Amino acid sequence: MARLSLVIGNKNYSSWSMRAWILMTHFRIAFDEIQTWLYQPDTEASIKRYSPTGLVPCLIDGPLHIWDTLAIAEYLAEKFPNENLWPAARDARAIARSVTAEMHSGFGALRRSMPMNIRNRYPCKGRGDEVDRDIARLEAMWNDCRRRLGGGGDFLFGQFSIADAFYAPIVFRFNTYGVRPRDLAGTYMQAMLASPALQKLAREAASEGHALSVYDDRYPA
Ligand SMILES: N[C@@H](CCC(=O)N[C@@H](CS)C(=O)NCC(=O)O)C(=O)O
Repeated sequence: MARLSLVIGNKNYSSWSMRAWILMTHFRIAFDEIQTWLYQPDTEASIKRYSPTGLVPCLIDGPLHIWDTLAIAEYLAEKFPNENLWPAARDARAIARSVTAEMHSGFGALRRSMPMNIRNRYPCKGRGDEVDRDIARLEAMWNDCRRRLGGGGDFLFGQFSIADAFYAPIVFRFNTYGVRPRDLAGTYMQAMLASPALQKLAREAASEGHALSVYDDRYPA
């Protein structure tokens, strides 16, 4: 079997790359990393060597190149069917796909106003009506998943699944911008931050030797 490779951007800033990286790391799916710093003059050309969109992540499995995070997650779920990357129960799986798709196409206000920056802290920055609506929806969703379907473990559907990998960047954003969701959503956030894959990413983001001033200078003191 060919070894998988994952093309990613900066670990500190690239929220889409992170979803695939967290998923593979959590499930101990071996891969080589091909890393490109984002927003440099040669970024698009170097990513386009692998990914036709010029965006990361891109998963490489022998001759097959798969771009877009959702397609990568579905491919891995099919390639490793015994790992239960989606919840095993059909109803939980349907809701897991719903919340994953909601993340994939939504929360634009929060994503624009609170760009992911794992190693920095900007408490109370980025808030506004639209962002607060996104936060309220996330809190309600996490509480609902945990209450109805999370009984078998600490994550949205009990055991860690693709849905959790998709919400990992929101967890890091909440941590950076001082957002504290209430009730089960709050304990979910803490369980995510304590999980080995997120801890590993946070360590590697902290020691990554590259900074993007476009994000780091966004909220001067
Ligand atoms: N829908 C895509 C979005 C990918 C995306 O926007 N990736 C960003 C990094 S987080 C990127 O490659 N940006 C590079 C650029 O815009 O030049 C996915 O799910 O993979």
